[in-house]
Amino acid sequence: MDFTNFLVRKCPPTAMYIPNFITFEEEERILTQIEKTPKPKWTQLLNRRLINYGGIPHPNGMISEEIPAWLQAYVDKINNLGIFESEKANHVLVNEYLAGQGIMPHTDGPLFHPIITTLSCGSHTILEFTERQKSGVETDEAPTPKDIRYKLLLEPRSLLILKDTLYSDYLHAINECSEDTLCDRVCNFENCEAAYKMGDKMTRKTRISLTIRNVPKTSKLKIKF
Ligand SMILES: O=C(O)CCC(=O)C(=O)O
Repeated sequence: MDFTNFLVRKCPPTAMYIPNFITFEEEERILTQIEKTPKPKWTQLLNRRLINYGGIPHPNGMISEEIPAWLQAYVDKINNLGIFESEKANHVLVNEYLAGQGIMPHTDGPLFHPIITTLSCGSHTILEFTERQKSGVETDEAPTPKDIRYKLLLEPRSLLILKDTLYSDYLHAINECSEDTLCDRVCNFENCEAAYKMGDKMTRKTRISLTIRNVPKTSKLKIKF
């Protein structure tokens, strides 16, 4: 697949942004499936809740679990893009953010192959990038507005592919707010589905994100009798 049209040119390499990667109907189907997920499958955090599909990544190897067929269809769609090279995505992290919720600045760590893909459903959000401290120390503090170097507007139904320097040398975060004001630090206006103006205000709704990745180290469950 030729990604030239999807490359975000105004930020360090590499972000690729594909608007309308899925249809409205597919988005609805995903939201309906997620809504039906029994409560015990969710992990509730302070500022969001999440579900792991495919297993729980672990330094000793992820014990692989089958991804449900309705979700595997989207994993296959992403694998068919060929972006994981010889690898295949085998893990999906579902995050649910209510309006006003977000995620602190972080990198995804060594358990994952350093290419991530994120499908957004239900609402837009703004992903913010701050430079990583050279000391490697990550803070638990929300970035101050002046620390934020780049922003990406993630529209519902879009797919973001993140790798290389933007993935490894920057922390990514989602600010805890219920309304976003568009500014010139948003790098992907020209890749977006809709046309926006500087200063536009966008109200957040509940957003479900599917982060689809490859966990290189997996192990089979050994049962001793
Ligand atoms: O929801 C998103 O778009 C980002 C999720 C994320 O960064 C993570 O789960 O590590």
